[in-house]
Amino acid sequence: LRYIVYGTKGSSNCAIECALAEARAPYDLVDVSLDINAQLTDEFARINPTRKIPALCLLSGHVITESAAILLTIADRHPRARLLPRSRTPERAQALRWMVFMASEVYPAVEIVDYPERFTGRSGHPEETRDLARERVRNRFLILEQAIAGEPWLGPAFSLADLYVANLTRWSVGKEWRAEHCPKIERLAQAIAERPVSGPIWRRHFG
Ligand SMILES: N[C@@H](CCC(=O)N[C@@H](CS)C(=O)NCC(=O)O)C(=O)O
Repeated sequence: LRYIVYGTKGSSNCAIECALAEARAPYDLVDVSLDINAQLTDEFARINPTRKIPALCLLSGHVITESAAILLTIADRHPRARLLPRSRTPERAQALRWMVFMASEVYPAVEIVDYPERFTGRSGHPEETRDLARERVRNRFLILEQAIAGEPWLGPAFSLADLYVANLTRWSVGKEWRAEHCPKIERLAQAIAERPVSGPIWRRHFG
């Protein structure tokens, strides 16, 4: 039995693939190309009614969606992989905090950067809306940058939160801006690119 990951190159299924690989859990990848809006088809809406990637089909055949929930479910099902800090520790709380921060404070603004016309309507100014959303994402990355306490990880040891924050910081703000303002985020992403198991997956998406 194998998991099925729905996603595409450069999307948040990268973190999901890395988590599965770190847990030594085999998976198949179904490409849902955003370039041709494959996520918007009625066929894909049966997998995720929001018509967004990623999605994960569990070994039971149940499909779950929402990138952060998918990652937490993988950690839950593969406890020996230690993808999260131990339960009831302050480190666990911080890892959950930053995962939810990315899912709720960052990901929705990324949609505005990518598809501003969805939010402006015909009378609005999509370019201005995009710029404002990009500023919001940059502000949130600066908050994250301040929070990175480990060297190079978010906390004292590698966890799912590192995979997730590194993945979501690849978008919206521009490489040059990131290099100038977010050295700790960039070191963290580089450390994932160098991990023996996650590294090749990361480089396939973002190399
Ligand atoms: N809340 C969702 C957001 C997923 C999301 O926005 N995915 C993007 C790709 S990174 C997408 O499918 N965009 C295509 C679209 O919105 O049409 C999650 O966390 O999984």
